[in-house]
Amino acid sequence: MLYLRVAEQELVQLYLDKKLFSMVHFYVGQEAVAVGVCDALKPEDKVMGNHRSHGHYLAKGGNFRRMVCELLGRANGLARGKGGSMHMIDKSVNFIGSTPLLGSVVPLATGVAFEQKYNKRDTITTAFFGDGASEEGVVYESYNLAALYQVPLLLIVENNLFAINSKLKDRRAPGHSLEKIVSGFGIEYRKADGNDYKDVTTKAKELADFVRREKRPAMLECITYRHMAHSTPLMDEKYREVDTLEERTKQDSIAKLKVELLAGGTKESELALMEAELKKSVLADIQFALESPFPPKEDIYTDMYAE
Ligand SMILES: Cc1ncc(C[n+]2csc(CCOP(=O)(O)OP(=O)(O)O)c2C)c(N)n1
Repeated sequence: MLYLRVAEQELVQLYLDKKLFSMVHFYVGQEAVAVGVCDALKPEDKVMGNHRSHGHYLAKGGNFRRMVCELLGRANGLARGKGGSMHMIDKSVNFIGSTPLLGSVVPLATGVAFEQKYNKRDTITTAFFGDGASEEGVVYESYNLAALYQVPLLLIVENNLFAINSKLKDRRAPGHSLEKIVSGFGIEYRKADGNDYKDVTTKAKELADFVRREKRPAMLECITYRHMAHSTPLMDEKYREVDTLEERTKQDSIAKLKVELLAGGTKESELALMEAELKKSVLADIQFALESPFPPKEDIYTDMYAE
């Protein structure tokens, strides 16, 4: 979790230094969800993400160096520098794609899970998406198909209370219940405290086991909070009128784990050393990416899906 945090903090700096131009959506504050869920999966299980997927990719065992190359548009990036932050793919760790078209991860992951069922594999597919994405029409159709075809799909909703700047109460009628909606489709549902690693990973493990065993879809809704602006660090954040940074920091999953570790006998200096080492490795990867070449001009039409 700390690795994800440190890595993104350095990417923020890169953005502020005007070295990173790719559209970026930072995951800071939501780390317990990605790590808690991916820790509950097997390496062979497949994961798909969305526009805010740096954390999902790294938690699935991704390679930060190749990720930052992608963000900087370099030839050795995850999508050969042509995708950027929102189009990451790395089959070597079974992170099989992130798509920024809101909600699209759900039908795509349903299809991937269908293949797993069809070919009688023992693996499952996990789709990460936000509370906003969960309101897209195609998502409801996919719930129905996933339940109808009984596919091994684990749906992870990261409810960070906002879709860009619109709040849940402005988008959902009173009494709206995701639990009732998905249960109505025949999908097993649980809710977790997305600021609590143990709660997330325990429930994710239960559901991953359920999906693998029963070959049926399940959903874990994680209530979480994004600490940074929706997208670039300089975005306007006036919509957060009732929230204070102090309140958010109190709920922070990494800060909570730190308190626990210190109470359990870990020394402050050990944690500081761990953070310094992570930062060193992250900075080395960023430097590598900055020195990497852009794709050659001749490659501009390769890998393009066009007639
Ligand atoms: C089909 C579609 N409509 C609109 C957008 C623009 N858009 C990008 S992110 C976003 C909000 C996403 O909210 P949520 O799913 O809750 O995820 P979060 O950003 O909070 O992680 C919107 C509307 C989009 N990418 N795709």
